[in-house]
Amino acid sequence: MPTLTERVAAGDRRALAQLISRIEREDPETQEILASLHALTGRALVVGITGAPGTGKSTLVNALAKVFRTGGPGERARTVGILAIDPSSPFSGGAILGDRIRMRDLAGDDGVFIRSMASRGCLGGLSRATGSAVRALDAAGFEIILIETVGVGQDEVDVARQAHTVVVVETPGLGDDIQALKAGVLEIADVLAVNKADLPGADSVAGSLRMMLDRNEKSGGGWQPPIVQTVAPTGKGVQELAAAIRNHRDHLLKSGEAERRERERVERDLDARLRERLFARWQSVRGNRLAEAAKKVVAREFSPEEAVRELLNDDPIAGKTG
Ligand SMILES: Nc1nc2c(ncn2[C@@H]2O[C@H](COP(=O)(O)OP(=O)(O)O)[C@@H](O)[C@H]2O)c(=O)[nH]1
Ligand SMILES: [Mg+2]
Repeated sequence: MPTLTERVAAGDRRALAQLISRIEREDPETQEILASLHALTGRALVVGITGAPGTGKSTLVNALAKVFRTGGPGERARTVGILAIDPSSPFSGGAILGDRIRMRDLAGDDGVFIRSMASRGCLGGLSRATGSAVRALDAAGFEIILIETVGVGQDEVDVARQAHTVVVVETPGLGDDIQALKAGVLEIADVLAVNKADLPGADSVAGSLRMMLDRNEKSGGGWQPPIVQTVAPTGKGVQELAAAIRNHRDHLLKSGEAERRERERVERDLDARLRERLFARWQSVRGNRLAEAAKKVVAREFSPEEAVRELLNDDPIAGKTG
């Protein structure tokens, strides 16, 4: 009987679904499973799709997945993993149900894996779970991973940081001055999609975006974020959007930016893990023995510094000689 790790590595969909459920539950065993899958990761192209609710992200992700599945001139068909991240909804939330229905036409395709994930309410928990789910999909052999995330707050920025390429989705009809566009969002955009280009005002939104982009050029080794107009339900412009994503991937690889981003991502991840482990150690040390150590300090048996050393299992006498 193969282990869950072996089954995920072999691309078994049910095993993958089980693993992601465990990740969501924060099952402690997942860390070990992900550790043994680590060598298989780092192969996928991870694309974040973000923007305000209702801009058409889910529809666009669906359309993009179809394009990547089909391939195109000079591009072979790719397998696609989709993570729909909703920081606000509980697991059975309406939005997620809607996404499932919308993505129904991709169901039955073994080269597509769709999964919704929601926040557990813990700070940074969603981006951590998303990162783990991305690793699981990557290890299972999905070549392109699309992460749909609602453009609200820090969660979105954290989730976007898991991606190689970030697509920010805008639409016409949100006011001429693009009120919906928060300052930070343009900074994380590698590619801009002006979706709902069938509605009036798409050209003007694209023009305003161009002006804003020209003003604050992103530090990314000379990459100019392209602006692509799309009509997600009909697929208009989606080939072009897929091409823009591929161009950005090529740019990342050629410029060395891919490696730099990956190192940055790993550094942030290690830093968060380290902080978590040290925090847990602090809690356990103080929880068990703080009162006792305080008694010794009050009785002048130990200085506070010596007491701390002892709590950390250092020799309380060491360093006293100086
Ligand atoms: N007119 C028009 N409607 C669209 C387009 N893309 C999506 N929609 C509609 O916009 C609504 C929200 O789409 P959805 O993909 O759920 O947006 P999300 O909240 O960003 O994921 C749905 O009713 C879609 O059918 C588009 O390009 N043009
Ligand atoms: Mg959606």
